[in-house]
Amino acid sequence: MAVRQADVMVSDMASGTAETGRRLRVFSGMQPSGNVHLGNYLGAIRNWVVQQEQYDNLFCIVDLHALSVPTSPDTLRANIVNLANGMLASGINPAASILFVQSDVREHAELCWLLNSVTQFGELRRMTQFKDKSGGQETAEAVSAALFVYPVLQAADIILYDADLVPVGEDQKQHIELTRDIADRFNARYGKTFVPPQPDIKPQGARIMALDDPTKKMSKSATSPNSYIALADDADTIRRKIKRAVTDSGGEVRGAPDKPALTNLLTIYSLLSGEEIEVIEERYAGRGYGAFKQDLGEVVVQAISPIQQRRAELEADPSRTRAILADGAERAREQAQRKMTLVRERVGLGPGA
Ligand code: ATP
Ligand code: LTN
Repeated sequence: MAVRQADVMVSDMASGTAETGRRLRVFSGMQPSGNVHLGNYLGAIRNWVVQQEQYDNLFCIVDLHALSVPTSPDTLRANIVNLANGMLASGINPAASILFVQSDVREHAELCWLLNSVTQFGELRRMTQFKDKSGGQETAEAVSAALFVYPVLQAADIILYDADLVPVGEDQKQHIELTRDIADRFNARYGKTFVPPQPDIKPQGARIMALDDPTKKMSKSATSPNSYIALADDADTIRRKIKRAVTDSGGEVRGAPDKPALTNLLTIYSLLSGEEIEVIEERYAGRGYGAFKQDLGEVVVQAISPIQQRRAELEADPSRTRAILADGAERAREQAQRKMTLVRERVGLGPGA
């Protein structure tokens, strides 16, 4: 594979500008596929919020992606509003970021189709998320074709807006690399059209693990609700889930490669309290898991309760969220339409220049 020249130097990320002097553009998405959990928050949303003043941002509720697995219309509609309220309650500021629903901007689906032509079957077959979600070969026969081309739609989402940076959790790295390959291939074939984006994956929190099994990532589609903490969980549920979280053998509160459960709990504690892991380890030295888990429960409750309060306010006035999404769609559509005029011309659709 050719050596890739990064389009955005990492040092530029701090200043928030590209070499050309324009502000860097951020795009990220989340599926309205269920309960937003602590992994989504620590791996993605919280980073979007912290960085949003520094960049030009688009945050997208990717409802077309959610249709890649069987979904009922009523559930999907409810999940879209819930996710919008969850993002706003977590601190996404519509004055600093465009928040919108993917299907409100038809250009995503159109670009996906055009990018299918420059994407190889073998590339998609190698995607680990597809392999994980399609199960073994037997079940893979029955999954939707949408699940297979899911990463192409994701690539369309990102490059439609010339995004430089894509802040995501670790599980999405392979999809962003494929996005770069697709953008590079389109550019090589049709002339420079797209910006190949960079993943923005933080060293901590990019892979929060399930509470009942620290070898698996915390996931919305998990069968047991005890495996995740939802941002909508009430305080007692949060305390109970943390209390029941599996721990490692031994009784020491210490993070280490052979202690995946404690490492995960310490990471959550550290990210939500702002304290270094070593400081936390020292505090609980010789005190055992009980005291640590009790305090961790409080740390999580403290972090989540203001989000819940804001969510309740948003839920009390549904017209406000609707207006924010309509405005976001309009602003996103304007950019997307401009880009698609160029793309159609490049591939030979339409009257030509
Ligand atoms: P599902 O488990 O149903 O696939 P999900 O929980 O992974 O869903 P997505 O909407 O696919 O949720 O992911 C939204 C964002 O949250 C992505 O940036 C993803 O990388 C991030 N993310 C998801 N799970 C975790 C996790 N356990 N730790 C850190 N980040 C995560
Ligand atoms: N595939 C992602 C969701 C997603 C996304 C995107 C993330 C769809 N489009 C564009 C970043 C940028 C997921 O499953 N987490």
